[in-house]
Amino acid sequence: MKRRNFIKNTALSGVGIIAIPPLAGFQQNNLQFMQENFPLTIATWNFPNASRRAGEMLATGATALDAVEQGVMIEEANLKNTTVGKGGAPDREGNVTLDACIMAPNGDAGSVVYLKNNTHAVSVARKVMEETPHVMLAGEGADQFARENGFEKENLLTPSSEEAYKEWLKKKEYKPIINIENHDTIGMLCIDKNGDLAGACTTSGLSYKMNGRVGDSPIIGSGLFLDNEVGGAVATGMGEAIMKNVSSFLVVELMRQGKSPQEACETAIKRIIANSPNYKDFQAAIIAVNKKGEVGAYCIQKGFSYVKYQNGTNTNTTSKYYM
Ligand code: SD4
Repeated sequence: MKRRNFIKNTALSGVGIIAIPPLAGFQQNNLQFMQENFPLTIATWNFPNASRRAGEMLATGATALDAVEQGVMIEEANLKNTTVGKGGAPDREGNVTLDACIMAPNGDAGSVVYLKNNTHAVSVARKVMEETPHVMLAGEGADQFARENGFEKENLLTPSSEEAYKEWLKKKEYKPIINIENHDTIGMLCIDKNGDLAGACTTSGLSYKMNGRVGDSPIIGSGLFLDNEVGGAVATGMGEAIMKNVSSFLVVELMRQGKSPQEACETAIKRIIANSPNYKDFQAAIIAVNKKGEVGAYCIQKGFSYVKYQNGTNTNTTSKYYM
């Protein structure tokens, strides 16, 4: 029983107002509910390997926090994914710079931005969360912290991303592409067998962005937010629009007020649309899960999907969209 409810029930029963429901019955219902619904993993886009990795870990009893970290690490290490981790497209000066964050069920959070020399930005973010008094480290400081914590320096620019960059230099056109080949930022939410929720979001950001640009993905409340009493949300797409509307926080607050994950995602994306005269030119998408394991997803443009791993099965679902 949640501490809050326990206190409420104990206090009221103490003055004889209500009877406490038999605890055994409550626990049994709760247990049955959790066994039927959890564990559960959802992730942006179609990243079956990442969601399977997290889902299989959860099935063997891993915590949501360990599973979400290991799940997104699959895409960080995937050299073919040009928007996450090693092999990510560089900025317009040729630097690959990563943004990532992670949140634990107790509300702790860690984040790194403009991380240049390590594939597993999410693991550096977790270290920030667990080993420092801070939430976010940037650039040189994040790099120094990574070295001090045993992350060896790596070169994140692969021959093929370098080749693509050289090709881009010929025209130097900055034009974020909507739904880049269905491979994009990975945002993931995991609920473990105890019903606890953790989340992570990791990206190399928009291809050929300005040097120093940071997007929504590592910003707690924008790219990712969760409250273990309510649910969680994670976003992908045009970071500038998502940041200006603090979209993940908004979705969680709407769920707190009683909206379903689907309703909350739709309201948050429509808020971006209402505030963005150029909304037809970019994608923004958000997925969410509540404490019952209900899932929602919504986006501006056709073409976004999310993957869910539950009861040993990965399902890729096309998201509803605005236009
Ligand atoms: C960013 N939101 O850096 C990320 C990129 C992304 O789909 O998700 N692209 O703005």
